[in-house]
Amino acid sequence: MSTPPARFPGRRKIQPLGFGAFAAAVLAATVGFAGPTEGHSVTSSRHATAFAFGAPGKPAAVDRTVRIKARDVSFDVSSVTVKAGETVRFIVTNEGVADHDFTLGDAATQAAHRKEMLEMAGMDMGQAHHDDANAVFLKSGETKELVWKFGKAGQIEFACNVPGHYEAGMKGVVAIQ
Ligand SMILES: [Cu+2]
Repeated sequence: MSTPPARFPGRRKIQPLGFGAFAAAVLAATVGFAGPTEGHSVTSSRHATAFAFGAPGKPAAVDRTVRIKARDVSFDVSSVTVKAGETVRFIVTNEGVADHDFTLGDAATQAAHRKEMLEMAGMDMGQAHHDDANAVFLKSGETKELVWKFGKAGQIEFACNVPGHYEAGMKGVVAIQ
């Protein structure tokens, strides 16, 4: 990736050119990365996007922002209270070293997601995992947003469904009032 300055003997702006080449290489890598994940758009299309506890919200309609930190192996908050019909932007940061995810769901939805994560456990998570409508997958250091419009009143969970994490207590309660 580093371009020998000798390749541009007549040019003085070696550094900008070098940076441009670097940016192009990063772009190429990003485009290349789209390949293996492409198949998952097919997989995710069969996933539900609307649930009794809500549906993806519109960023323009956000009522409130809630920040949550994922650590090894817990979240920094144990409960969040929201109103039925409220649109909340969750900003989740993975401050841990391990991969984590943040999934909103009732018990059945969380269990289904855990099963899916377990089936993918043998694959490279970074390439294999996609973000479902109600979940974001975070590698170490990543921050992602999930905008959710909550449905009817009830109690659901937010949880990390990376194998073993939910069982270790990486979960919390979302009370919809
Ligand atoms: Cu986790």
